[in-house]
Amino acid sequence: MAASRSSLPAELRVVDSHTEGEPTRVVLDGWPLLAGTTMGERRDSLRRDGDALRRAVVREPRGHQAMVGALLTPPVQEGSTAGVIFFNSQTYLGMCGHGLMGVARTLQHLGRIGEGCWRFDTPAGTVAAELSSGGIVTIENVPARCAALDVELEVPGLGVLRGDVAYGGNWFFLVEPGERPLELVDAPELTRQAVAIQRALDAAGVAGTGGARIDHIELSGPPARPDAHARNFVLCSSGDYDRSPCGTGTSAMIAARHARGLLAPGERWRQESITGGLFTCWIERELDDAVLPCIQGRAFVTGETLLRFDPDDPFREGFGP
Ligand code: PYC
Repeated sequence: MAASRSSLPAELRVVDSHTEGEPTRVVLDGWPLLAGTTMGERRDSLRRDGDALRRAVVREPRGHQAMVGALLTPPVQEGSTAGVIFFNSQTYLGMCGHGLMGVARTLQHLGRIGEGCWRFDTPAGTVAAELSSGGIVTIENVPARCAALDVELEVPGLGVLRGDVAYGGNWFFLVEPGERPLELVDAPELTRQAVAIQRALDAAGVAGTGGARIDHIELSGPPARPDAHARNFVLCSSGDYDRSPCGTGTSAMIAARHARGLLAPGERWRQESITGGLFTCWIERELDDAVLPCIQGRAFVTGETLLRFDPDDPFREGFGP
C-alpha cells in the first residue's frame, strides 16, 4: 500500500495496554512499509509520508491526548525481534519506557513471544525487554546521561527554579518545585506549572546536548507509597501527563542522581507516579559518560480493536491538541 499524506487505510488492527496506568496502542498491521535502514530514517519517513496515520490512531475520537502509539516494523539490527516507532498526539518519541513494556506484553498476548529476553530497535537505540510472570517487564534502556545540574530558570509565576537537564531516551528537565505533595487532584495546576517551565526553557534556550529540545518536564516530590523513594509528575511532549512514572524520565532521573553521587550501580530507586504506579529502577553499569538504566514495571493488555476510517468521516484523521 502506498503511503500519502491524505490516504488512510480502511481499517487498522490495534492492541491497547497500560503500563502502570499509562496507555500504549500497538498498531499490528495495515501501515505502509517505511523507507529507511535505520529506525531514525523510518521515523522520519513516517513523519513525512504517513503522519495522518499517527494522528488518526492516537488523537480523538479514536484515541486521546495521553495515548502513546507504537508502530511495529521489521528490525534493523541482527538479533532484534522488531523495530518500534513511538508517537503521541503531537509528535514522535525517541524511546518510550512504558510503551516498550506495553509492546512486549502485547506481543506476548498475541503468542508471538514468550517469557524471556527480547530486543527491540527504536530511533534512540536498541533496547532489551525481559518478560516475567505476573505482567512484569524489565527493560534495559538506552544509555542515560546527565547534561547539566542545577540549571537556574526564571519561570513567570513560579520564580527562579533550579533543575537538572538529563537524557533517558528523551530529554528531561528535572525539578523539585517545593515541599507540597504531588496529588492527582492537582493535575490541572501541575500541568500549568510544567507548561510554564517548558515555555521558560524554550525562551531561555536551555537545551540538551547538541541543542536538542527538552520536551519533557519532570516534577518530583515526596512519595505517597511507603515502598517508593519519590513521586513524580511528568509532562510529556503530547501536552498531557504520564500516568506511569515514565521509563525514560526515570532513566534520566537516575542518571542525574548518579551524577550527584546519590545512586550507585545496582542500588534500587523506586519511582512512584502521580497516579500511584511504580517503577523499580537501577543502574546496571556505568559507561564512559553515561549509565545503563534498567526499569521494571507491570503492563496489562486492555483491549483489541479494529479501528475504522470511513472516507466520509470528517474526523477520520483525528482532532485535538
Ligand atoms: O515511559 O518513557 C516513558 C514515556 C515517555 C512518554 C510517555 N511515557
